[in-house]
Amino acid sequence: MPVITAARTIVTCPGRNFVTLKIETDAGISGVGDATLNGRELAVDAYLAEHVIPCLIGRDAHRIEDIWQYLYRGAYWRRGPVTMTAIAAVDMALWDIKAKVAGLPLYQLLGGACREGVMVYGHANGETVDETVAQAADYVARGYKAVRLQTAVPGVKGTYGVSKDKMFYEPADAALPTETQWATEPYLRTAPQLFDAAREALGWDVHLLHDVHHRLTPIEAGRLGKDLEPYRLFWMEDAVAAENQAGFRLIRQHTTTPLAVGEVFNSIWDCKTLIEEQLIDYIRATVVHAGGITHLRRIAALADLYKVRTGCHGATDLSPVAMAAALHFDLSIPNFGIQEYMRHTPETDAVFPHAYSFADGMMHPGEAPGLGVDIDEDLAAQHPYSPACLPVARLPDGSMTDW
Ligand code: GCO
Ligand code: MG
Repeated sequence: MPVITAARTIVTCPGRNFVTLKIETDAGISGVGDATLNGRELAVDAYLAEHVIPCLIGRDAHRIEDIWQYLYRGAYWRRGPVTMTAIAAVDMALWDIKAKVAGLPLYQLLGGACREGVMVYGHANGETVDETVAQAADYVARGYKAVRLQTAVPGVKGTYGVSKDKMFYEPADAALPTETQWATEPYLRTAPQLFDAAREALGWDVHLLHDVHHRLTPIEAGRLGKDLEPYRLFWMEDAVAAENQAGFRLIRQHTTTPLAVGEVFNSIWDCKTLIEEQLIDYIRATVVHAGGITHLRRIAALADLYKVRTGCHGATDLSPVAMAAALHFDLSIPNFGIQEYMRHTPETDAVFPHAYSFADGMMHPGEAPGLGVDIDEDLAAQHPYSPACLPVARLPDGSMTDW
């Protein structure tokens, strides 16, 4: 058995902040796990360093489930993004070690490939409908089979999902939260115009997606879903803030537009009602924020019972380590739906050399043993941590709303 001899976190900012856990064993084999929680990186770093790493030393690295249970039950303070991201990092690193010991790419240990590749969606955004549609056409030309479209709402400063840098959207853009605006009524008018123009220009052979980013009330979301029905979206994401899972009942009563939610979920308990009552079509919980591969497989297994498919979060604040873990997971589960893929910058890719690849709208984790991703610590050290927060949003009258 490989015994855990050391573990440490590496905080680096090759264009944006990432926290990576590295676990070492007496077998000379090490594993990596992503511990990045956007805008709250140092909280997870401290949680790992102060409360988790000391408990790992001397343990059998192969006992992944037992260590998961130890960290989850042992904390007493269950769930929450900081705790579950820390547990996820340990879990990923242990799966990396186990697969390296076996000499196999991780997906083989998870049951082997269920499909040839993983369909991904890219992000198109623009200041105008035409600009967004042109961006989407560019993705289609690059081979993407699915594209998410976000366009600026006229008169609203800093609409979610729209950025100057088209290739590498990065909302965590300042040391203190940037103030953006939100206005629901003009948004509800603009979104259907966007998808009308997109279908007109792109046709019907490409999957179109849209992220509402928790901005609506359930009845507003029902209205938007209805208005978007003619354009046959692949999904409408995060239509409402999902603390109240029952809110989705109302949306479901009003629209057949498929619904996706879950990027901020960190436990199966956040998904339970939504899945069991078939209130959603895609669950977006992700390996790094929902307790690692061990816990995400449990969520996927529950979802499979109810014909809910996965659509893991894959924004750039998830490091290439999480991306690799997601791809192994996606390849190996029966009820995979789609994977989000925002390309990392070349600086990030250089710090995290990886075996995964993209071709014809599909990704594959590669055949390297383990996760197939590593961190170049010398290069990481050249990019020191730089504080960056996610924005906040205010309504036209100045009151706070959900970003
Ligand atoms: C998405 C997400 C991101 C988040 C970001 C927050 O669907 O990709 O909504 O854009 O805002 O990951 O950390
Ligand atoms: Mg989202």
